Amino acid sequence: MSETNTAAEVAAPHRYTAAMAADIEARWQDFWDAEGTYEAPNPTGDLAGDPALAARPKKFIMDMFPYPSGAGLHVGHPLGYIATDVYARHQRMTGHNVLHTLGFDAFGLPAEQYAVQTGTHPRISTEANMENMKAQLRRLGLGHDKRRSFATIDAEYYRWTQWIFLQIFNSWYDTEAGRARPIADLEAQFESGERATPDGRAWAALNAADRADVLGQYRLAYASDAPVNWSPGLGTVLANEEVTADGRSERGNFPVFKAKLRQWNMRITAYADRLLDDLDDLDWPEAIKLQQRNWIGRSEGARVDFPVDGAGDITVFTTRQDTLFGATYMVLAPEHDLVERIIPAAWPEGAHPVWTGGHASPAEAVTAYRKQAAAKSDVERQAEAKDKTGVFTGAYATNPVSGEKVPVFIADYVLMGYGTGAIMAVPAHDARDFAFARAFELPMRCVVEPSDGRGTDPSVWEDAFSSYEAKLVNSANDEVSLDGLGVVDAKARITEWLQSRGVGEGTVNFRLRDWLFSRQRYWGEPFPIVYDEEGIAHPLPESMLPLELPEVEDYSPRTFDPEDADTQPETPLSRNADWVNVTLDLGDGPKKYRRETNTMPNWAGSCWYELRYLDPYNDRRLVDPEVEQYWMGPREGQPSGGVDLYIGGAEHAVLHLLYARFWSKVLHDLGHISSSEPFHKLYNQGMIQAFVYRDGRGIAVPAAEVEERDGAYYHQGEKVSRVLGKMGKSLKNAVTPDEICGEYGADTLRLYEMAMGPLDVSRPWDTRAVVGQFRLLQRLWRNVVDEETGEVTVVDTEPGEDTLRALHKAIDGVGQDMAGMRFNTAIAKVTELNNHLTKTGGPLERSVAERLVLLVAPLAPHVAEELWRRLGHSDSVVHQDFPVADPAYVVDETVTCVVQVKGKVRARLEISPSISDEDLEALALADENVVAALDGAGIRKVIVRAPKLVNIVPA
Ligand code: ANZ
Repeated sequence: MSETNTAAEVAAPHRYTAAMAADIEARWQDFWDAEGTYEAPNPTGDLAGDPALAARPKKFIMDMFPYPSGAGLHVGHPLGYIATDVYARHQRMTGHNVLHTLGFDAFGLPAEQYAVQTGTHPRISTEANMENMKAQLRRLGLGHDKRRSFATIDAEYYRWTQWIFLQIFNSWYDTEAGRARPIADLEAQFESGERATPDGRAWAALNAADRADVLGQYRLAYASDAPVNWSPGLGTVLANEEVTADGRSERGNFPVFKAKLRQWNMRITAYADRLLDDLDDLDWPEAIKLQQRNWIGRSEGARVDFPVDGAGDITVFTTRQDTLFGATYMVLAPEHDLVERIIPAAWPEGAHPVWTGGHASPAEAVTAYRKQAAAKSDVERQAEAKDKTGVFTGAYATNPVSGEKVPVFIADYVLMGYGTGAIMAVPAHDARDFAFARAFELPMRCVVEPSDGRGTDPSVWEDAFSSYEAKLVNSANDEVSLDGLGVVDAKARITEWLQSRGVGEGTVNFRLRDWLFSRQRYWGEPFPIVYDEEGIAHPLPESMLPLELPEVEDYSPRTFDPEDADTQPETPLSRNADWVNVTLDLGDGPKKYRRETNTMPNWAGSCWYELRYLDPYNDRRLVDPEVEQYWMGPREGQPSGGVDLYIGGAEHAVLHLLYARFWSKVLHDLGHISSSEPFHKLYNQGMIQAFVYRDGRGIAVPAAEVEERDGAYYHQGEKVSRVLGKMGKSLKNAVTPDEICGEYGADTLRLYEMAMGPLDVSRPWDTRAVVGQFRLLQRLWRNVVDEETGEVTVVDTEPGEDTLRALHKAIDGVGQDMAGMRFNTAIAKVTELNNHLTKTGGPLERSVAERLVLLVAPLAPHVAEELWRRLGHSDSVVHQDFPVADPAYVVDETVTCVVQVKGKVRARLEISPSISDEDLEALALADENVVAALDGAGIRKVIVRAPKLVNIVPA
């Protein structure tokens, strides 16, 4: 119990105490559940017969749904949930049909790891965690439509995740039409000859495997042999983010190799342009838009072909085609397919010993170097500061503008996954090429004239000269000269020349890669894919969905010798032979098939969950089109449609938000939804931080046990240091919402979290400050209820001018703050009003008390509901109209306006100094003295000089 529960409370039996809050909150939570208070009607169902309801504007308000972690919630987690709840409640009270609910993103690695350790099925631990979190969330009084909640692990949900996978699998991107289309349309084009097959053979001449191959090159979900991070020690592939800078697994510190494994991918790159362009229509924080733009990384440049004798062309991607005359060597990514084809049997005569690395032959050098490169992560390979390594391939290529023979190297600073995996190196003007050229004693040529006085001889430079402002030099052949041109013009000129000679073309390159979609995990959605005896992938028919996760004996991936890169992962699902090997009739009679045994990545379930909220029980289609159109469809100011407000942490800038946008666009293209963006407005809440106290050894000590003395901090007598950090179990500073609810009640917690500061700013938690909001509620209570008798004290008289001013100013300010999500200042205004009313003394007028309660209702819904009931209302406060301010009382100062009729003063009006001419004219004409003076005469003219004078000339 807190210090506020003193002996005085015994004497005041109806004071607002923690015990009373607990009673009020539990009662109203039960009531809301029983009444379905927060159930949002749909236009086809509940709304269909209710035109008034159907005419309401809608608001679809969402939080990023949580992963049900075993640790439960600390007070930092609900910050966003409370904010969306306050906002949703205010929107409900201002005439909107509000959809607000919360589900669970429940597939995930922690439950699987727990299963590996304890043998508990992930579903069991996940469901227990969800129950715990639901109880924690329920206590906060969040106004969620619980009918619409679900978890991504529900088979009725992932059935549709699998269904969407099939839609994506069964479609291709028609670049001419600029949208996805059914794969059957493409097949028809091949069949009719309208579109040529990649190798030119007739479609009829291709066998089933060839056709599957061709279509696989177009499908938006396709299997390919992609180089991935393979950790035999862990038995699984890893995302780039899970690999450390020295190329080892974050977990377990095992070596990680680049291995080519057959994996599913999503062709998100087909949407790169639209994902970029459509950002313009979204109401998102600029910082997040920028991160998406950078992640997509559009670069304009050129592809240029460098012929290699007898081995075809090496095509490079460059953004600086203007520097072509300065390309003095080339580099292929070590994994590049061309490497095998270009290496000669022996070193060419005179090959520099630094280039050959002392190896006996190019083949030997390449093999050794590839091994070394495979052990590094892309991040590490790209690091600016590191020494450049590489080896000569023994081959030379021809620079197409200068005709010069330039040596071809492999080096790990060129990545296979970007551009063409090959570069022309311009050491004079590119920092990495410069470092490499210095290390390998390669020639450099200056082709962009330095503007810093260093001269044009790169052999004496200390670094590369790079500028877009300078002029080209040393850049001419018999047909084209760039000398004297600026970079932009030089680029245009050389691109034109390359194109005319058929040795290159201007292109756009994206940093964005296709999305690797397979995981060697158990706890994820199974793929609705089977393979026939030829290894051809077949989609399961819709009637076979959901394909449920089978039971397995062992959830862990198999581990291998950590150093053996040649092993292959063994997925947990593959161990269930009965499930894997099946006889199915896919329309052409029963046949034997083998199931795909990878599972989908964690992101899949969160790619479309907003749609399921709309129509959670639909088992016939993804979402009813009318329902989707109503809640998410495009409308004025939201040309792509989408959720009206989506709140979550800024850490989801790219992956989740990009993947969800991609799925929306595919579903939109295929005609399943009218919206083409999932989230119209995005808002990032700040973090709740907490002090971390550490002892002399740097070990965190329990924050709750730390005492403060004269500005220093002590734990068990020992002085400890204090820094602001994250809140969490490991830092021993976590505070749970349950603790605060127990000590003060949920309404106090809600107020405190909203009052801490602007929502988008991080703020330190301070348990000692929570009581301030508790006291606000006590004063509010005392203003309406007699603490001794429990009787409502309001009177039915009209309030005085002073109170009216305070009230309407608060109504005006709080309403605007809530609409603008400035909940901290809204609370400050409620506090000010409440203090004013306390000071005025005496019983509150009913009209004031009621409006005060309505103002507080979005923030502290339980106490508001209780007071509303006690004030004599039988319907819930949740659906009342939010009070509207009377502008006459809102203005701080008024000025006196003189109204003349025929030159004689007939009235004096107290009005706002900022009143408009029209409003002033209307006020003047409505004044009873003016009406009397006019005495029914018409009006010839009204001269308005706001705010001081109105002159009325009667007809
Ligand atoms: C010649 C050149 C000269 C370049 C110069 C730059 C400066 P962005 O802007 O990020 O798209 N590059 C191309 N493919 C690469 C790969 N697979 N791995 C590593 N580097 C690669 O960068 C494009 C530039 O990055 C390209 O332009 C190429 O180097 C390099 F003064 O070509 B440039």
